[in-house]
Amino acid sequence: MTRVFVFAALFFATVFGSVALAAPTYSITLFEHKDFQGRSLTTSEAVVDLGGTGLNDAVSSVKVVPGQRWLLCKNKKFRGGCIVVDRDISDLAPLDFNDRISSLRPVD
Ligand SMILES: [Ca+2]
Repeated sequence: MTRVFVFAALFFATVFGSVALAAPTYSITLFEHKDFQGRSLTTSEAVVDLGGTGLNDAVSSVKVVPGQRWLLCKNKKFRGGCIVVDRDISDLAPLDFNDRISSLRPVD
């Protein structure tokens, strides 16, 4: 019984370990104000519409995991003009994206 359990544990560790290596965990944190202040929202997945999160057209800074790239768009469903960010942005105003983001997704 114990042997079966150990085998199963190794099997799942191998399978899911491989999946984890193949697909890095994306993560981005959105902030209501510049300099990473105010309300925040962290997501590891695409957000088709920020409506209902309290941060639609309100994001002013973002923190991105080093090495990852995220597409930020002015309209929902990744439309309306987008930028790709690959680092923390303490103030989106110079990029003309302050209080304008409505959708986002990771970029492979
Ligand atoms: Ca804001």
